[in-house]
Amino acid sequence: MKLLKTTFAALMVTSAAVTAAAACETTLRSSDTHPDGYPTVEAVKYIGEQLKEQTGDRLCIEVFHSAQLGEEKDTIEQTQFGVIDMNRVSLGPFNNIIEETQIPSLPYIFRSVEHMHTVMDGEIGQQILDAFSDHDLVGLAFYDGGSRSFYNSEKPIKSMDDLAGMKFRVMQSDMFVDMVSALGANATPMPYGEVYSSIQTGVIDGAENNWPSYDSSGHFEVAKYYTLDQHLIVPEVLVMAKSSFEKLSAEDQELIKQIAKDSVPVMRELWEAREKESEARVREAGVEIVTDIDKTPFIEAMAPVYEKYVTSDKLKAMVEAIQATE
Ligand code: BDP
Repeated sequence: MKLLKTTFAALMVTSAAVTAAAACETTLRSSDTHPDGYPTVEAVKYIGEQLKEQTGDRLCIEVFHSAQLGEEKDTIEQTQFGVIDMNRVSLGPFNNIIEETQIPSLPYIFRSVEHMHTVMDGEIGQQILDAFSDHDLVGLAFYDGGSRSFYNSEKPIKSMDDLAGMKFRVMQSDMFVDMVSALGANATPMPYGEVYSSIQTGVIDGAENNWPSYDSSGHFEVAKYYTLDQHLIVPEVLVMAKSSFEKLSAEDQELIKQIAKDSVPVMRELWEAREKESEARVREAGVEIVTDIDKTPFIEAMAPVYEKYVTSDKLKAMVEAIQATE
């Protein structure tokens, strides 16, 4: 029923897209949970503008921001079915479907954002993009998602012990549930759009995210304690429905792949600026931020998560390659 409902919603906005981009022969519909102006939304708009220009108005993209097409888990299914043409999502909600996406989603796998860039721009990144093709999708590009840290409505978290027994929302990935359990807290997977009210009503104590999301979601208004433990540097991904991709000519397929790659540095620049803006806005609002946290116990606590999820030789080789990357 839920799928039917969201499919209907997607069809309703199809007609809006057709009207909005009437000048275009084909308009691809792209989903994003974030509001207009957010770096991921702007990066996909950039791809759309370039496509429109370079195809002489044959091919355009309409970005449906603010979760207009639904929450990530549902829109991923719809993209696999070809109901939605393109989708910009975190790798988190792919973890239960595509095992390769678990690797860059592992807690503390990356030493820094630069380390993540080097890995995702290289062979491992390509291996993960290729893995989407067995799941009715085409992986186009990885975007930045900064580093994610815990925030809550109760108290400043100054050490791992402070997390004991607290309840945090995580993205819909089993691995993230285990990550939070390994830290001594409880995890509730739920869609992004339900987090604000769940914190407000005390269903959960908090969640975890990066500066721009903490800011744009308004979560900082209801969860005023933010601890920069930076447990995840999980990249985001832009995917396309395989069925939509295969409708394009070989030239257009190449073009869209190329422009998607070109949008990565554009996105990274927008991201850097947005991170600073969001941090300033949230600090201004009086949030209590804990920066001097010892990450060593957090990192050590992740051993069982690696043991449970990094099982096959293929996944082990990926982890080793990432760790060996300078
Ligand atoms: C944000 C990601 C978005 C996720 C969201 C979440 O950009 O794709 O939906 O976190 O926590 O940082 O669900």
